[in-house]
Amino acid sequence: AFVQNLLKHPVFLEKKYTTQFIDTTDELFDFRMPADRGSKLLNYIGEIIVNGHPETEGRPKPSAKARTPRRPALTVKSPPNGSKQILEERGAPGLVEWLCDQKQVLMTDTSMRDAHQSLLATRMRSIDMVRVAPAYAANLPQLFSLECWGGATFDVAYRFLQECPWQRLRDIRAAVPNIMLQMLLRGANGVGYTNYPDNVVRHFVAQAAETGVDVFRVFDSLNWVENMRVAMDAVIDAGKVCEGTICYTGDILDPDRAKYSLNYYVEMGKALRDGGAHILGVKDMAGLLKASAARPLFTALRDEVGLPIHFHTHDTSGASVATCLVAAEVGVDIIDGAMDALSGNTSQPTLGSIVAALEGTDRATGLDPAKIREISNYWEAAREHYAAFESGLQAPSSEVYLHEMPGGQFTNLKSQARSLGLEDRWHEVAQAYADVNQLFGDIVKVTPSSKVVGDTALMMISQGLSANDLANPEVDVSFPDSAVDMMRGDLGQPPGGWPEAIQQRILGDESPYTERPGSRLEAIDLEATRKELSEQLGGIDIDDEDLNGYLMYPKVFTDYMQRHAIYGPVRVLPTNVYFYGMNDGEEISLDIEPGKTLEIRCLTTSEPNEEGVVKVFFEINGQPRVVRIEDRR
Ligand code: BTN
Ligand code: 3PY
Ligand code: ZN
Repeated sequence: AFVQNLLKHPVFLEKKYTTQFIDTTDELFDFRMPADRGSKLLNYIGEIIVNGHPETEGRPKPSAKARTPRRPALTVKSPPNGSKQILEERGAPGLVEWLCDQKQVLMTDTSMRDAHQSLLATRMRSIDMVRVAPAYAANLPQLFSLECWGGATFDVAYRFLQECPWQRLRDIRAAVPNIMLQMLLRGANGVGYTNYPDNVVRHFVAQAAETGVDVFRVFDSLNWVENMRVAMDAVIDAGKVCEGTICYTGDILDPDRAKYSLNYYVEMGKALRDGGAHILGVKDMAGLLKASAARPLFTALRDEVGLPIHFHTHDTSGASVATCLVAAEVGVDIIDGAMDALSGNTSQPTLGSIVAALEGTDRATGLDPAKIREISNYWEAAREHYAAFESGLQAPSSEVYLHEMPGGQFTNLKSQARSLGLEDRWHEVAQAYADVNQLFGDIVKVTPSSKVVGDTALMMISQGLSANDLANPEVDVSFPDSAVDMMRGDLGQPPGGWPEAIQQRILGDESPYTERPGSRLEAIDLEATRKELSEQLGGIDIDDEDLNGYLMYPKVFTDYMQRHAIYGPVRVLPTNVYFYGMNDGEEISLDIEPGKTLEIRCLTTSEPNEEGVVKVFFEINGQPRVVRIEDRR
């Protein structure tokens, strides 16, 4: 780019230059598209130094004392065999046999997916995960799985972190050869917010299996088993573990919530078993399952469904460890926890505390508490750099039994409320959320149905509408698009169907349908799409991972690719640099690929010139470099 700029410069063309021409002609350094990865990264760092990162603007800053996370020492040279080897040697049915023979409670660690989705708005960067991954493999090989992929992480990686979610999975896989990797899959909604054509769902599952996912927790946001089959079959066809999942809502002990009764869950469990699930997932996404209800629920599921059970909950109420202990007592096979420093509140219950509570019982986990503490200490320091994404939630709260918001939505909805200026009216939002749920007929609230309820609740509060107004045909209400889509049938059918009055009111002249949405969506021509995408991006090769990213999120993916062309592989930057740039005199060392390191030193930043352009001076591997950044602040 520099040579291009020089050769095209009028002064150069007219041969009127002196030896100082290069030093004094700033525009020669005006590279719209820097060539190599190092220059692109300098461009990125310069951009952040001058203009800041849009995602952290106006948010609390990490303390000046925020620490660099220390990687725990590895207790063994090469990771011992674990669940992954059992799956590879014996297949999914063999893994289930093995599972049923285990006396101890097996644990899944959710730190790399749900924990930061629920505490830090999903903003954890791959580098912070990949650096600690070898410690899991070496020091905690007894873990059943690491939940490290899927859910909201897919979209957020491209959209807000400027990194490729597939690369994250590949890197964690390489670092953890012995523990199964687990993902959260929203059934026909893939890792998106709407139903996709069947062949897109199949293609996505096959690719996730290929790149490194072993256990797929498949759910449907309305608990409609019919809508889970395509995804479940694809997992089974890939030879991976299909965790067919019930989303728990309501309260089986509350006679007023008879819709979600013990019998309802048992019947759903049987349908999942008959659909080929290897494991029965119980996903208590809001943390509503009380200890008192856990005993009858798990006992019935165990006796009447007969599959091994994997329990997932959130600690929003502060009471979830109690529920986990009852689950352990009544024979639940696998329980999810988050490493201590990323646990509690809207996240998973505290893994180290569950392990401690089971110690000395016949269901002790076999995990080493000292190794858990070391990994937790790593996360504690890593978390300090994400201060901008903390929710401000100070304490657990029984209010969750009122609003029933999923832990993974809570922080996101709160930040949506903040951006609408409604943060100090949060408790009204919570009440509205509960009211909208009743208006929609008391539904399962989990992505994407939870987003519809959240969108509608925010609309209610921001427009000053009451629940009665929403139901009253005399009041003019313009419902969010997501509510119209859901009432039309685009997310599938809830148990008992949609309440007709509100459905008609929201749909107006449109008519709803009750078939499986995927059965109405035409298959996508994958090769034609690959070709179009390649052309759109200037002829580059599009591999299957990229194609799947595009199929889930077309615009998010192409925006990511365009930024990637300008800023390069920003995933290699340490998190403080990624969000806040560098200080004068600061030096960093980047592992840009195996065996290739970049040493970057930030020297100084100029004042803006008359055109508002700032020069940022760096050294990269000892070579001086200047980047010129338009000051937009
Ligand atoms: C721009 O907004 O185009 C330039 C500002 C810097 C953008 C960086 S790229 C990674 C990160 N993700 C974003 O959406 N913005 C920042
Ligand atoms: C997701 O789908 O992202 C969830 O975490 C649902 O609980
Ligand atoms: Zn969850």
